[in-house]
Amino acid sequence: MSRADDSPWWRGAVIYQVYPRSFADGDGDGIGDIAGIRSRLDHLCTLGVDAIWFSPWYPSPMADAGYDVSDYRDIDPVFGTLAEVEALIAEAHERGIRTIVDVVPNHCSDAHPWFQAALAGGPGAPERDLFWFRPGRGPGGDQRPTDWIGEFGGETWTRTTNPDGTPGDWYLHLFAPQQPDFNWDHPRVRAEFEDILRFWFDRGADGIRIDSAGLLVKDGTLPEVRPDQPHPFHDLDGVHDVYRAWRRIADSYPGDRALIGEVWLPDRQRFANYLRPDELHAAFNFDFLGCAWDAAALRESIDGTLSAHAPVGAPATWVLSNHDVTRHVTRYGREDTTFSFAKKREGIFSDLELGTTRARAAALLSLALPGAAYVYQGEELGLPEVEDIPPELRTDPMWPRSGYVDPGRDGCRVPLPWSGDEPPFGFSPDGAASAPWLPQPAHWKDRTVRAQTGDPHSMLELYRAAIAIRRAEPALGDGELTWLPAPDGVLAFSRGGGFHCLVNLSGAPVPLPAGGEPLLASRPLDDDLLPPDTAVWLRVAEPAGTAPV
Ligand code: TEU
Repeated sequence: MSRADDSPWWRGAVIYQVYPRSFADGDGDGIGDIAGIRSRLDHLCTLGVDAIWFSPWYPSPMADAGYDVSDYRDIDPVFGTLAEVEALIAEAHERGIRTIVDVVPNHCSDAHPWFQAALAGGPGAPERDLFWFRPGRGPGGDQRPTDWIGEFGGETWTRTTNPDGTPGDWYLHLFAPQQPDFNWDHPRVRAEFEDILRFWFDRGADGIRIDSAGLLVKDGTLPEVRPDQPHPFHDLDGVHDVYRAWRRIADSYPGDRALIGEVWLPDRQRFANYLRPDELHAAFNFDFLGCAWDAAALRESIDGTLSAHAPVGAPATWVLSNHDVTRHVTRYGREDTTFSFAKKREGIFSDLELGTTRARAAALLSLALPGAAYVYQGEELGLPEVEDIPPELRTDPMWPRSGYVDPGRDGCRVPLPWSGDEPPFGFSPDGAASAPWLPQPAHWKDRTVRAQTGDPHSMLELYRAAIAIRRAEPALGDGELTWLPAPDGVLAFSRGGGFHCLVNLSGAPVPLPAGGEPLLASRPLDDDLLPPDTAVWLRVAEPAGTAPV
């Protein structure tokens, strides 16, 4: 939440990600739904979040858990109805919580009517221009048009069969074959998504999370990927015209509607280009998410983030987990605490007690940094990655697409535990007809919302206390940061108003600065010592005459 009166909400909000399939199941089919979310809004109120980002809930064959959309203006029956979503948006607003819907513009489902028409229409059908249909290379067109490797790994072209049964053109899919890429050079594609934005803004959505935001525009000459040449589909300049048009639409609505980009881009300057004042309001800071649990690395990531955002005037965002990445309780308990899609995802030892301790400290760090903070569902419960999902229950296309090397993302998508001593842990109503769509570990009986509520040492009560202080503290959210002198391995900064945050990553206890009054610590302080892997928020008397930040 922003502190200055005129600072819009998206500059400093705490935003909670709901992955609808795994949040709460209202009808007992073992799959989360809108009714389940509506029944749990009080949890989000009590947590104190400012906004909720909903992962896709649209009609979909669910080849990629709903990121393969067949109708952008409706709700898949497994989740509920459009009327229920409109009621959910209204009920969230009644509680002072804004809503962000997830739009997937890079591709749709192969069940989408446009793609079906392109297939049925055969070569020359006008709908084929809405996608990337190309003849194959070589004799008979039997070779893919390019050798591009997909985002999940694997090939990026699938050959079609012509209506007369002969081998046809190929179509592009940067993800799974069930996710044909739109041709963003086509004016009809641009017009369609501008209308989709209006559809959701008209229904009260306060924001749009833009999936795969850096991939929309491709080099139509289809060059191969070369290290010394511009990438043919990552971060092409043409994408910015799209977001300038979208920003004009967002700005035409009252209530500070926000555009939030999923931009996986290591080049910070190129990343900041998406955040210019006439483009997106914010983007996920994956640089920070993937950073090692190391003081120097985190300091560099924070400084790099803030210096890249300053010239464009956009707020930074701080995110530790989401529905695509290994949960950070598990990451931070490993020898290698970094995250990247290229790294082995499972079967690496993790000291979960250490990971949990560090995750508690990371929560106070990310909630104290300047900008907006994201909380992925289950993060507030200290959930670890589930690494023993039976192969036959795994659903993520990333697994087969990677040649069964990457086990996929199901491990961070296991249905939440709410109450009780055994699965479904209140995820589904009593007497539910079906078990949760992914198995919940038995030890989650100690991690349910109910088990943690009222326990002053629980992750849940830490998040509740931290977000409550953050809401009340004028210096937190949007604003400035000033680094303070600190011993090696310790991050120490002021946010103004006498608010200091210290994080000890040194591996040994360090003395707390004199004169600070602890507001909140990620674990008990040892008299005047800050234990290793611990963060503390302090109130420090401001020297006389210090102007508030
Ligand atoms: O993820 C996008 C994504 O994973 C790619 O952008 C890739 O990670 C990146 O380019 C790394 O190089 C989004 C959704 O979050 C994910 O759940 C979907 O599976 C994917 O898009 C396809 O819609």
